[in-house]
Amino acid sequence: MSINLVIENNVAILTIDRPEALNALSFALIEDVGRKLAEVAASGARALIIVGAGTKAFCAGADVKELIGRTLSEEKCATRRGQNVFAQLDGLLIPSIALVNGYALGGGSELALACTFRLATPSAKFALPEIKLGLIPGYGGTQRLPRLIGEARATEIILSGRTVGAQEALSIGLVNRIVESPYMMSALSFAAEFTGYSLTASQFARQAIRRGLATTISEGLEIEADLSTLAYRTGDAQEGLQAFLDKRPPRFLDR
Ligand code: CO8
Repeated sequence: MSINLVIENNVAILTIDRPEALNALSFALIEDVGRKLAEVAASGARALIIVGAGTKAFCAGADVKELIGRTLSEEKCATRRGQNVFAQLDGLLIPSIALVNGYALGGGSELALACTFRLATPSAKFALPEIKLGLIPGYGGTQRLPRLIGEARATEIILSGRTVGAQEALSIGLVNRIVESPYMMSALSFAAEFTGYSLTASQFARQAIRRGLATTISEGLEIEADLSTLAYRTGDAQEGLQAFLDKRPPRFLDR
C-alpha cells in the first residue's frame, strides 16, 4: 500500500508514499485513501494531517498513465469515485490539514482543496494543469477552488493551468499559512491550536459556516441561531462557562 497512517498525540498523519511517481494518485491509491480515511474516522484522532512522502511533491495528481484508453463509462465512474473519496475527506468530523510540501498538481491540488486547511512549505507549487492535457479538473477543482478564492481567480488558474507558488497562494487565501521547517512540527503546532477544544462545538461551527455559505445570509443566520442555541445545551458549554467563572482551565469531553 502506498499510503501510511500513524496517530501521534491524537493527530492522524496520512502520508501519500509513492515518491517515485511524485505521489501521483493511481486508481488503486485513491481506494487506499478511502480506506485510510475510514480508519481515521474511527480512530478517535482529533485532527488529520495529509502530507506527501519525500521532499519534492505533495501529490502530482491523477496517475496520467491510467488516464488513456478508457471507455466513457470507466471515465465517469473513476471521476465519481475520486470525487466521493475527496467528499469523504471533506466530510470528516475532525478538521483536516493538507501539508503541501512541493508539487500539488491536478488531483493533488484537489486533494488539498478537500481538506479543511492548507499549509504550504516555501517550495509548495499549486496548479490545475488539466487544461494542458486537453482536460478539465475532475476531482472537485472546478467547485472547491472558486468557493475558496473566488470565481475570477479560480477561472484564471483553471484556464491557464499556471503554477501558483507559496507566497501567492497565501496572498489569495488558497493556503492558511506558509510553515517553517521542521514542517511536520509546524503542522502539528497548527493542529494543536484547535484540538484542545470541544469537538462538538467545532463541528457546530464548521456546520454553520458550511451550510451558511450554501444559502442566503438570512437563512445562514437562522442556521447559526439554531446551532448556537444547541451549543448552549451541551455539557462542554456548561463546563466552558463554569470554568471561566471558576477561573480554571476547562475540561472538554466532546459532549
Ligand atoms: N502521473 C504519473 N506519473 C507521474 C506524474 C503523474 N501525475 N507526475 C510525475 N510522474 C512521474 C514521472 O513520469 C516520472 O516517472 P519516471 O521517472 O518513471 O519517468 C517521475 O514521476 C518524476 O517526474 P519527472 O521526471 O517528470 O520530474 P520533473 O521534476 O522533471 O517534473 C513535474 C515534475 C513538473 C511535476 C512533472 O512530473 C509533471 O508535470 N507531472 C504531471 C503533472 C500533471 O499533469 N498532473 C495532473 C494530472 S491530471 C489530474 O490530476 C486530473 C485529476 C482528476 C482526474 C479524474 C480522472 C478519473
